[in-house]
Amino acid sequence: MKKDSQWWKRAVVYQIYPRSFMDSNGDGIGDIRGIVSRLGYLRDLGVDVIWVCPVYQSPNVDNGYDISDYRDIQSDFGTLDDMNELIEKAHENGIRIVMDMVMNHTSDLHPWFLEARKSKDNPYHDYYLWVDPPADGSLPNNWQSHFSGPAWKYSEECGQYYLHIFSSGQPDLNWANPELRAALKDILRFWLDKGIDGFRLDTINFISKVPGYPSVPGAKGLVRGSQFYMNGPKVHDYLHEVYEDVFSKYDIMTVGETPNVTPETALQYVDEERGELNMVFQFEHVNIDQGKTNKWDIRPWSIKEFKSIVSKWQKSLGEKGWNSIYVSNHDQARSVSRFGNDERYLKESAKVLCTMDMTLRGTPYVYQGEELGMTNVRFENISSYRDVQTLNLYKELTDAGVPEHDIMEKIYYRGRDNARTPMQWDSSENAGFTIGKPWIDVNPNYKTINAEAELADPDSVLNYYKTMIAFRKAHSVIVDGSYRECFEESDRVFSYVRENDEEMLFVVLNYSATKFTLQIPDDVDMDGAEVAVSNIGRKSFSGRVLDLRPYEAVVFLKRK
Ligand code: TEU
Ligand code: CA
Repeated sequence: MKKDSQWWKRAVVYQIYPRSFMDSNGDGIGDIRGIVSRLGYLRDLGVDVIWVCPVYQSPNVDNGYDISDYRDIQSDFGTLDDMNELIEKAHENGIRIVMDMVMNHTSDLHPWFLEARKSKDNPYHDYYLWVDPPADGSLPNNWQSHFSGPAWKYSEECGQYYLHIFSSGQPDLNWANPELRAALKDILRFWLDKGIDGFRLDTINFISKVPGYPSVPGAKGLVRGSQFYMNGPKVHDYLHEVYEDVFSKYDIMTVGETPNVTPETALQYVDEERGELNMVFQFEHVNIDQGKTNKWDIRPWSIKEFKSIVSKWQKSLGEKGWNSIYVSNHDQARSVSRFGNDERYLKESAKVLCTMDMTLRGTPYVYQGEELGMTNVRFENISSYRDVQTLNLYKELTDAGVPEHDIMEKIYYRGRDNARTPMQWDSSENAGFTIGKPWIDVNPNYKTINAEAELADPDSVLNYYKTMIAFRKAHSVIVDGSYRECFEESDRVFSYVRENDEEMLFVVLNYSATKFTLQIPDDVDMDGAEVAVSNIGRKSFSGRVLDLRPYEAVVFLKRK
């Protein structure tokens, strides 16, 4: 195998949330055989890689991000044989497969933790992070779990608190223990030896905690202690070790999920010379609407800010290191509802986002349903929601006396279940996702937004995705060209030039519901440039004055 062939720089990745993708047996839960049955759809879409969210054995406190057996598949999703078949059939269809690996924490039902909590001298005790109860009866520190409440839980059995950055069913692992690290590396090899093509590494920059677990100074009540567990003191040593011992031996791609990184700190993970990861997911642009405290503290934002963040990352990673390009995933609200306009300009704005993703420098990730323009959902009653983060928030804010309406508005705006309603395959009952009762309700708009209808409509969001994915592959300038932003001061249009020795692309994206006129800057060479892509059927263009329609996307191409 050719090492480090960097195929992932040219790839388009499609993210699958298995529980909501396709149910093959009518139990209402998406499964591995369901994915197999839709490989043709993915092949025709043109994606090169599927990233499959966790399918390992799990009690599902956090839908699989709480693993109780890394070497087995949870029965809701199928069997190891089904997984082997998925790997084989994906490869037959020319699609590589990346698994989601959760190694910052396990489930509290993982045999390691069941042992660990028994006593302080149990051999597995040190696989997790424990603290003696403070003498004054307080918590070990003021860190807040990402899923509400304290990040510590007392275990009666061994008489200590354990750390859980996420739910109490997700105890954090102690990466300082070399035995634990060896066990994790074995798990990685187990899957790589089955022929998978890489990993998405969940919360991988959380694995090294500042010793002593200091409280966040000056804080009232519980707060996120991010500075004490994200990008911690040993994180790069640990990742380099995993790279040396495991990743570097295979022709794979690795992408780390890393909230709270800057272009400078991200480069420490993805600089080829350091030997850690190929890419990371940074969160700056998707946290644009986040206030000081946490994701539920929502603040207004502007297109100008959004552009400047995207552009900053374009400029800093690319020559050294590499970007991952995304505007949605299973933890985020739907991109078209958030960054586009899911009412009057649903199709146009979904295509604007697609054009951006497919023309920026980096590896683009499409989240299931994004290619259909799937939108956020507003379920009337909290009982329709399933996400542990959402349900914990609801309880916390209800207990604090926040009015129901205000809580629901937060959930509508930013709740993770927005992204987790079933994939909309057709207009039949339950959107063709299941013949049973889906584990979470379908978005009522499936009658109009669905794959079957969109395949038949040449002007659909889905067909536009196909076109753009093919376009990206036909123009290496998108992978290796330089990046330069235009109209930086505009609060409506995002525009940039991509250029290499053969071609120049001039991308113009109207991120507003207004039409306006744009004077193309003198330093953009339009001589012989043609309209290569348009989301409104624009065929040709001449001169230097562009009349942009609302949410218009246009890409000009000049061959040199
Ligand atoms: O997410 C980590 C993470 O930090 C986010 O959940 C974040 O808290 C949220 O998006 C609010 O900004 C990963 C997985 O993607 C997520 O699904 C898991 O719940 C979480 O880790 C725990 O494994
Ligand atoms: Ca099923």
